[in-house]
Amino acid sequence: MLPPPGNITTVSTSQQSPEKPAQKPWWADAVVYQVYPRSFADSDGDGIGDIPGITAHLDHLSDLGVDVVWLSPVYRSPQDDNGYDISDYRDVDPTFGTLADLDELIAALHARGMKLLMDLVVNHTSDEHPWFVESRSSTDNPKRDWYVWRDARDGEPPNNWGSFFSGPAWTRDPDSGQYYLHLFSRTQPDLNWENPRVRAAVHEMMRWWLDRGVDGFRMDVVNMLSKVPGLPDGEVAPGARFGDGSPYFQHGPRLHELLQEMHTQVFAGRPQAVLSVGEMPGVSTAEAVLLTDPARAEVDMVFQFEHVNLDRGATKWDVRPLSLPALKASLGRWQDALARVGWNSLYWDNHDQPRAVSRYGDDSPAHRVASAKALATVLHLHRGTPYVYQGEELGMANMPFDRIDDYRDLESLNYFAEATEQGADPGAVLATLAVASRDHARTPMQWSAGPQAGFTTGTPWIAVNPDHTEVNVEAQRAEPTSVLHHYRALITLRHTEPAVVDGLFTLLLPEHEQVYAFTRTTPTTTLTVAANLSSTPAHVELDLSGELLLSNSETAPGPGVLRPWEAVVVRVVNA
Ligand code: ISL
Repeated sequence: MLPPPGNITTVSTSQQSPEKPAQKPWWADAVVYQVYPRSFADSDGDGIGDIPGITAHLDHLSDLGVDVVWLSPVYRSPQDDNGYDISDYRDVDPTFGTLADLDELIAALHARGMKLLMDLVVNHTSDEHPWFVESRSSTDNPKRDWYVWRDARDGEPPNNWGSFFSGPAWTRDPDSGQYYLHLFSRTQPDLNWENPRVRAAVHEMMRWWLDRGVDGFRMDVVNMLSKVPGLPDGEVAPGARFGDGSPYFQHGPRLHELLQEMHTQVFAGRPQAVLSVGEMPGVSTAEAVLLTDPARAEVDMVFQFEHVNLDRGATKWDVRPLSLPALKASLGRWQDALARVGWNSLYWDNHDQPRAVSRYGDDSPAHRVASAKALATVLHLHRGTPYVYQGEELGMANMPFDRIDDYRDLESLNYFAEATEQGADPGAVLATLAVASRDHARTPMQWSAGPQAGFTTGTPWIAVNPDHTEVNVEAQRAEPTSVLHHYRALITLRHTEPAVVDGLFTLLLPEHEQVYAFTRTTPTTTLTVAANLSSTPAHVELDLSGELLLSNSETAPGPGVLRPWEAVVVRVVNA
């Protein structure tokens, strides 16, 4: 076990273990930890993380105090999109181990009181999935209608949609001359959710996993299942090659119906309490209220993208500076919208996002630790369920990639190829990838200062960040003021202070350019959270008197000023 948190990052032990109202779902005060299996821990020296590697490192997760592990896909897959292209939903890819290894992981998690949230990718399959192999075999194959096939339009694709991973969203099958839809890569054909047989097959597979002991699903791009009939052309932005089909494939006309059906067929009446999380690019607050209203029985919470798009323009490659007032307004609006009905997911990082400490913090030696802690404090004190992405609890930073050959992600590689083919300067494209590539999140977990950060005894599939000699689990376990101990303290605080779970959120100082501040109030308690999210001192008029529950600084804040990246949580108990 870790030693108790040091006296710098502290959690007051008064008022612990309150009785929770019976009607609250089990996940209301939970913290989720995301494991990207390829990059977590390699047990067999092939350079790729695997399931036995995860099982061998569960002490790290239970010491951190997390309640749920979200496992990115380990299903059988050609690994074109690192497992988000599934060729067998009921088997484990040999890269990651066996079904028996997964059963062992589930049992080991349950033995430690943790739950397993499986990733579920059912908007599309791999093009090597037997369903698609059959579907493409002929126009009259019974599985033809399991995918979205259309005739060419004047010798061109059926509509003008672009795919998320560059190029058109359609690929022509030379045998039939028809095109199939793929919102992502050409190896990820979209399933046809209009077909009841597709739905029944997916539901049956989901029940099979729940029967096997998994505790729920994080459902990949699940708001894209229902497409507007006719698949109309999207609007073409100035300078763009393709139309934006998102109004026609996100939140389509049957989305709520499909999710309700899934709930009835899969989640309702289970012996175990299950969790369903919908990943939903482009979801609005109004949609999220409907989607997460328990009375409607759709999903328990959604991943929304508004806050991670604020420093991007029309595409994710159009990198812009972030305005702190805009970030606060966005997250604050989500807090308000889901205050009475529904529930928020809270995240800075995941396997698709660059590292938060590099993006929203300051990863220079002077500020990396404090800024990682400040960002964590702000996020974890919001109302909702916080998600910690592997390595975030160490303050892992973006990777100093400098050549295109360093990258592995098909999204980054496709973008580089497409942009340079169209005449962009390769140096400029590399500079964009250095900020926005998904590979920053995917470098190996840093366990120690040793060779390959203790991730593998072999050659890792993607390079280890050279900062692992400083930033690693072993060093941070031994250092009470580390980022790791701060995360642990935040998770303890959520488990022990009811106002963190239930308190009403009120944003303070919305226009302040440096300070993120808010209160969380219950009838008995007011928590005030204040963080300077900048590398210079911030002058601020805030009453921070009360019991200092948590701070990332050695001394209490001075009057009227927060030091660079200083973050505090103060509690006042109402008389
Ligand atoms: O990462 C993105 C763009 O950089 C997002 O648009 C991302 O593609 C979108 O959030 C959907 O992500 C999910 O589905 C993809 C997969 O590549 C991602 O890893 C997954 O999280 C296709 O299955």
